[in-house]
Amino acid sequence: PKEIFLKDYKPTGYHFDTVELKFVLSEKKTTVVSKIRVLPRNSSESPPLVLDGRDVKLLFVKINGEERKLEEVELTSRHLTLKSLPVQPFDLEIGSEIHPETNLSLEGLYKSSSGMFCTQCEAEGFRKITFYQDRPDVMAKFTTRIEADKAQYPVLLSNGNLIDSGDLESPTCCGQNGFHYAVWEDPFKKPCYLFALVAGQLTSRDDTFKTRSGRDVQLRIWTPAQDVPKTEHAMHALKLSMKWDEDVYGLEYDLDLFNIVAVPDFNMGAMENKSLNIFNSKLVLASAETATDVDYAAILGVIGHEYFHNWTGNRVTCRDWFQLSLKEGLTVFRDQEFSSDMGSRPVKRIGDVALLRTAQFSEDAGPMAHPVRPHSYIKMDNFYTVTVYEKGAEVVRMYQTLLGKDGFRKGMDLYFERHDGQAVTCEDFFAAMRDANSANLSVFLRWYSQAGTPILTVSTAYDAAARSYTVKCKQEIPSTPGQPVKEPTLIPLAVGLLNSKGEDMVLTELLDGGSLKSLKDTAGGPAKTAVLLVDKEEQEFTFLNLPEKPVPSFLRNFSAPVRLVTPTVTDDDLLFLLAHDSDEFNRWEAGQTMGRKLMLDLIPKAQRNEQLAEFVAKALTLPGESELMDLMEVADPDAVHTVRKFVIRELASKLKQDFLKTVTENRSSDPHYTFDHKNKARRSLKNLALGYLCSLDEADTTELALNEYKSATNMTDQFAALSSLCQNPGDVRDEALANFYEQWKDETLVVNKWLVLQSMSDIPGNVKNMRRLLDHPSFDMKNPNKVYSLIGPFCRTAVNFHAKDGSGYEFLAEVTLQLDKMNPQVASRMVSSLSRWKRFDEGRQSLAKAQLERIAKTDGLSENVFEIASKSLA
Ligand code: B3K
Ligand code: ZN
Repeated sequence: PKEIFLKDYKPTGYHFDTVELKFVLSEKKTTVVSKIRVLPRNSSESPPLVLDGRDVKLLFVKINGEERKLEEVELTSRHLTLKSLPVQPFDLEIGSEIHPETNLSLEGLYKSSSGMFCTQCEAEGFRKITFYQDRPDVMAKFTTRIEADKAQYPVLLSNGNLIDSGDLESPTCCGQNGFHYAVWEDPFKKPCYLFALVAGQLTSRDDTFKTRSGRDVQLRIWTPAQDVPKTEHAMHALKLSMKWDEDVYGLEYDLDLFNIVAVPDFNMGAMENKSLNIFNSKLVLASAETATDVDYAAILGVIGHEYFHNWTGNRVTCRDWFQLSLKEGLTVFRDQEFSSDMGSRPVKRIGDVALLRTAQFSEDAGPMAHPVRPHSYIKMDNFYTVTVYEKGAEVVRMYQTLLGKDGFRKGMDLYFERHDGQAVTCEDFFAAMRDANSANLSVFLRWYSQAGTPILTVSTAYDAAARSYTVKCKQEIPSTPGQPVKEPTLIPLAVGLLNSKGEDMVLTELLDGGSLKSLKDTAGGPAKTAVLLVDKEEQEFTFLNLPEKPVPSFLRNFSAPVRLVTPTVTDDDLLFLLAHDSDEFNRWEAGQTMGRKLMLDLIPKAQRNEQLAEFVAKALTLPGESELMDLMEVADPDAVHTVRKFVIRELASKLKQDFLKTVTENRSSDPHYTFDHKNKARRSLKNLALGYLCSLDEADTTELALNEYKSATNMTDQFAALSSLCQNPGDVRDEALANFYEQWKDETLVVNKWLVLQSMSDIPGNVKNMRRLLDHPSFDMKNPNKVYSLIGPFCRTAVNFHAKDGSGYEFLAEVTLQLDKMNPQVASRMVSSLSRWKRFDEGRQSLAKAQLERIAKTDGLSENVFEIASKSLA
């Protein structure tokens, strides 16, 4: 396999100006004819034109209407190379043939299990449709003609506007009757990764949105007819997104039609194809009975995300795939802000930071660690990572923290002014932010080029006589593969200082005030949060005029993606912050820090099989198992699990009466489901309490949960009760699971939750059940949602995946190898679970390593899985 490097980037020798595609879709084979207007970059020479193509059969090539003999072109399994081309603009016509029915990789054009044709081209799937310069800096205007059997595929969709459609009088292909056609024209030039085509039996929910300049946009969400009632929330989310982007960024939708299609088989969440977003059904369909609060929130966020891509990704796109975070980091940041504005800001922030910490910090500490802008890849699909997305979003958020909301908006405006219609780089974004604010941020660029989570150690000293408070910062970025030595980066450290009453002290002055964003709040009043600009390895900041020794609140709102270490912050300080901090994120964080500390302290005892001391914590949701394992020298899954379970039970037994009261008081009197902050908060508190209670496995708590299960009027409550019951092995659990399956067996998305629940079980010995479930009628290896439901959660369990006998690792290797033959993208996501094997004890290391080696040496392995397996072993 070939590794591709950022430093090797070269522009193409040919531009593509317009592309006319013609598809004749049919059961046996699909033919694709493309007619491209090609503009040579240089009129004095004609370099070879190298087109990408995979699993495509070449039928013919014509240059300016003249057929080239196929013996004269160079054709390999990856490329079609054309030589001796005109130096003037010319027409290139290519005929080709593909087989969507046998395409199980779900990239390129494929046939979904629901019977419809659909496409997925990002990152490099267009080359599975036809020969093309498949890279994002080749931007062209596309016209797409689709012909297909009218009865089987009544709806034909592509990007842009429908400019023609009708029945075919004389069939153009294979002598078939009953064909019809549609012609779509997209007026905006775009890279081929944004191309989309859908054909099938679909029905739409229709609505309209009036833009702020007064244009009416048609909105259509397409699903099989029976699912249309479940698209109401998605449509609502779409309209909210359109309005939000106008209000917050002044960005208006640019076409008269916006389509969303839901498909049951999709490798990831959704795809932002120009004006034809394609979504995993899971992120479109919702009803109170079948979807939880978490599902509703995810739909809102992802509908927003894909819609926001229209500007950040589509109008301004990436020069090359190394720049992926240019569109993804920025768009994730935008969807986070959108969801915050639509719901609770601190709750959203806490969730996002928790994800960053568990998934991204772990990636950044393992063999797959890479910068937000990677330097190289074998398979681009492997770099749609939490680093590029979530850490990338943190990088964008830091611009806003550094420049302020208004400064950030100015930077965005300049970015669009300069780059609309272009394919650009992360430096271009950086330059727009810098220039719009005349800011000096140069060290900040290191966030794009250096992997690894910085460790920021902050210690303090108060000088009562001088009334000054010194904050001493030290930053250190750990080595990562290929990057042994790091340079300090620019870390915005948001700090608040609390007085003994728990109020924010006014921060008036800083000794030689240099490296500070401002000591004024946005309204020009005195500051209560200061943003210290930490850009050296070691640095001191001294606050002046402080009448008493403060309790410091560091890294407010998680102002930078770092691991914060605070040797001078005491447990009393943490309790004080938990009670008083005006920064809600840091109030939560104080509890988490205490939870982490206390559990880590208990781990040696658990490892020695000692009785665990009594413990009552303040925070209710404890840091997760993998977060704790990450903080240990040698991760011990069994001890971590024992301790966390113990702490949960301790809390539950100490607080049993409070939890019981919480459940009773937070039941809804209204059977009607409303997805709003108030009701969500109420449900999540009630269900959290129920979960704690059931950890006790007592007769009355089981009875209570059964009752909640039976009386639930929405999926959030029903599923939470079921999850609570499933903590404890036995008949009650088995019967509840059977009952749930019986009730919902015809609703795939609900059955997937049922799979998740069993897969994530921490009842020891679960591998046996996993094997049984692989053969269950509800499971299908070809469907990514099934794999993500059944296999993914299993790999996140401490006790079962990391079972001492290696059975979990072996199971995963088997599944990966089977899956790789069908869908390499999904297989490679699965194998990543093995990549951090070096964290564990020797026994587990050798078991996991053996499975990785077994995978790596398998014949015919995909590049996707090869890249992860080999890098994990390196
Ligand atoms: N841009 C797509 C992701 C495509 C993944 C390709 N392997 C979805 C998104 O981030 O919006
Ligand atoms: Zn995206």
